[in-house]
Amino acid sequence: MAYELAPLPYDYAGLEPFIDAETMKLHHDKHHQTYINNVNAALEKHPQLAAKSVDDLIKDLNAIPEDIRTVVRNNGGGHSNHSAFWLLMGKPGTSGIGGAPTGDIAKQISADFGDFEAFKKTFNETTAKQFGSGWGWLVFQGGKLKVITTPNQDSPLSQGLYPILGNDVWEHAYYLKYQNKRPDYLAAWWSVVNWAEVNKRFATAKG
Ligand code: MN3
Repeated sequence: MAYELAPLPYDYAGLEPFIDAETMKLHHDKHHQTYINNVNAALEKHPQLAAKSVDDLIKDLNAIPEDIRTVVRNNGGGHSNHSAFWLLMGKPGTSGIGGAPTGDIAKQISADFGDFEAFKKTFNETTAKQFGSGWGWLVFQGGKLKVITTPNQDSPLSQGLYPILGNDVWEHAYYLKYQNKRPDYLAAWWSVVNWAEVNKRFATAKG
């Protein structure tokens, strides 16, 4: 079955004032939809793959036929990354959104980074340096949290890592409001992080 775009779990304006409604509308309705359209078109050539979830598809890119591998990597990756990204954010000022982390992830952040401020600094500085388009991620590897970046729409899943938290630093994610000031976007973004969803993904990452 072809992949479909799920509606956002909040209004386009739901992340204001940190992420503006116009950016959310374009990002979700146009950019994410385009990734879905492209991966669906590629899978029409290999319908035996269509039953897989998009995450399963990009976990083993070597198993993807060569004629569609790059399209799946970029657009299947784009679909997977954005599907997680929308759920990792929520309406600022509501319970569990923004502010300090909660639950198991809070304890693990303290253990591995010292405190939340030090973790944010590491995440923001690492992600700010990603050259060109890409993502900043929090993953769990060898019993420790680690901040990594990937270029383009590459997913940590393709490296055998499960993304716990991720921020999109393609310019389409922030340019209308923040222009070239990626660090300002990164700093503001913590106000919309959904810690319940981060904890859910952390539990999955621990297996
Ligand atoms: Mn994006």
